[in-house]
Amino acid sequence: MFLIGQYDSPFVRRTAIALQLYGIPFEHKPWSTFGDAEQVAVYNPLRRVPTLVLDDGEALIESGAILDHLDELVGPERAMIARSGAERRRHLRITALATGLADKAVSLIYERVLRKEQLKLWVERCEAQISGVLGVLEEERAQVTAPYWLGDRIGHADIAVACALRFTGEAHPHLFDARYAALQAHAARCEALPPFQQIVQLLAPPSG
Ligand SMILES: N[C@@H](CCC(=O)N[C@@H](CS)C(=O)NCC(=O)O)C(=O)O
Repeated sequence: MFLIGQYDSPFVRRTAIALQLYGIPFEHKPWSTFGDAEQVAVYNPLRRVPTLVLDDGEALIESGAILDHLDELVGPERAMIARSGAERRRHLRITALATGLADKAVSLIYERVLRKEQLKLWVERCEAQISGVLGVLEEERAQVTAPYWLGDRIGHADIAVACALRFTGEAHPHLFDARYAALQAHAARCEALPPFQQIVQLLAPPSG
C-alpha cells in the first residue's frame, strides 16, 4: 500500500504516525497537492491528501476514514480508540476539535499565500476559531492527569492534537505559543516518541 501526501500536512502526518504505531508497512509518495495535483487526481478526484492506496488499488480518502480502516485491520484490542460508548464519543470529539483546528490553520495559510489580498473577515473568523479551540483543548488537557488524553495508551486524539499543534505553531506562531502550557506539554510528550520524530517535515506552503 502507499500513502500519498507530504508530512507537513497534519492530516497526512497523523495517518502515517498511526500506520507506524500499528506496525503496518507502507510506501510513502510525498506528492504535493498543488505541484503534483494531476498525479494525486488519479487516485483522489478531490486532489487532497492523505490518500491511502491499498494493494488491490482501492484508494481511501479522508484521514478519519483511513484510520477507521486501519483500526479494523489491527482489531479492537490494538485499535487506538475505544470501540463504542462514552469513551469513544469523547475521543471522537477531541479528534474533531483537533482536525477542525488543523482545517482552519490550513485555510489561513491558503488565504495568506494564495490570495493577493487577504479577506479580513475570513482571517478574523479562522483566527477566532483557532483560538477558541485552543482555549477549550487547553482547559480540558490541563484537567487530565493520565499521560495521554484518554488514559495510559496513546490514541488517535493524542496524535491528531499533536499534529495540529505542530502545524499551527509553525504556520501561525502568534496563535499557538506559551499561553497554552498543557497543550505544549502534550505536544512535547508526543513529539518525543520515535514515530513523531521520524515522520516530520518542516512546513512548505504552496506559493501563490
Ligand atoms: N478532512 C481532510 C482534510 C485533508 C486536507 O485538508 N488536506 C490538505 C493538505 S493539509 C489538502 O489536501 N489540501 C488541498 C486542497 O484541499 O485543495 C482529511 O482529514 O483528510
